[in-house]
Amino acid sequence: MAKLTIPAQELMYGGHAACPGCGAALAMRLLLKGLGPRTIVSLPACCWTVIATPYPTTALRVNILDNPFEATGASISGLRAAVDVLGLKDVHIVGFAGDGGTADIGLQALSGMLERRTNAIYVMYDNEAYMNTGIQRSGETPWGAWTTTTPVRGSLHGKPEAKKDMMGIVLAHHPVYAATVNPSFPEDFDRKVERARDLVGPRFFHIFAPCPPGWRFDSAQTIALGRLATDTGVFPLYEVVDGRLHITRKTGELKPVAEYLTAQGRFRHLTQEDVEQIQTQVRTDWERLLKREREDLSLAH
Ligand SMILES: Cc1ncc(C[n+]2csc(CCOP(=O)(O)OP(=O)(O)O)c2C)c(N)n1
Ligand code: SF4
Ligand SMILES: [Mg+2]
Repeated sequence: MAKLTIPAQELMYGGHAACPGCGAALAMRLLLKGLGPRTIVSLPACCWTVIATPYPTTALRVNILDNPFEATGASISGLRAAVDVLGLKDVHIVGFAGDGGTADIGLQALSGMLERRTNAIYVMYDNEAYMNTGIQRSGETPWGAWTTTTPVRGSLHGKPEAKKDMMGIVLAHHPVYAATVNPSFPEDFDRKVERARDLVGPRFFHIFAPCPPGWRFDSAQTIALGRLATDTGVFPLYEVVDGRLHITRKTGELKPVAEYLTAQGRFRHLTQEDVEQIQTQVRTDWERLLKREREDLSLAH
């Protein structure tokens, strides 16, 4: 049965610099609740460096290292080596990077960290664009979405490419643990963080992080939108432990993807045909996930 409480400890100060309704801010808060105070967070250039460290303030009650945009994977490998040399025990090393810093410019450093089997947690908070610099498209921006570099004008119709499958890329490196989490489901989020916390080796989280100004929705709707993302199948919740996949939220029939898309201005230009195309893709991906879960379960027996 799902755990119904999350830890009371707060390792994030109020009054930080995030926009109202920022999913990425909620993600950090929940992550640190599960990991506790003996955590070092390495941040590349992204919204979170602005949220956390406008000089001379800090938003976190844990140590922070600011690293170059492309270097999060390398920086947490270095941090782990340093902590081990110093003989420090029970320290959690976390790289907390955006989708641009992970799926695009930081991909090689992440791959190296996973290949070296670095004992650390890498987090990609996914707001599906380069938000800190003005809503430019990233490899994680979904097909058809408006951004400032994928405009809607004349024959231009939002992003022409598909979203990059980061979980697939990470799983090809065989991490000890990888999971998708969504701040709209805090008990599921916390359970996965606590599970990952107690493992040794490379671990990865893909966090759904709604961004009201970038996605063009009312900041009071962040939690509701996040629930829709999972319950339509756009952002399924699952974890992979030692290569075995387990879906952690199933609600029977998926809700129509149109409910999720019409709630956001970045998809306002999509035609009925576009929505049907996205619906077909979401259903296909969901069926594939169910099949993988069935196959992994049969291997376990
Ligand atoms: C090498 C380098 N190139 C570009 C930049 C400028 N830059 C800073 S943050 C950022 C966007 C980060 O996007 P993402 O990783 O998705 O995080 P988000 O801002 O969305 O939280 C860019 C392009 C930089 N700091 N360093
Ligand atoms: S721009 Fe988006 S991701 Fe960045 S702080 Fe604001 S809500 Fe959060
Ligand atoms: Mg981003």
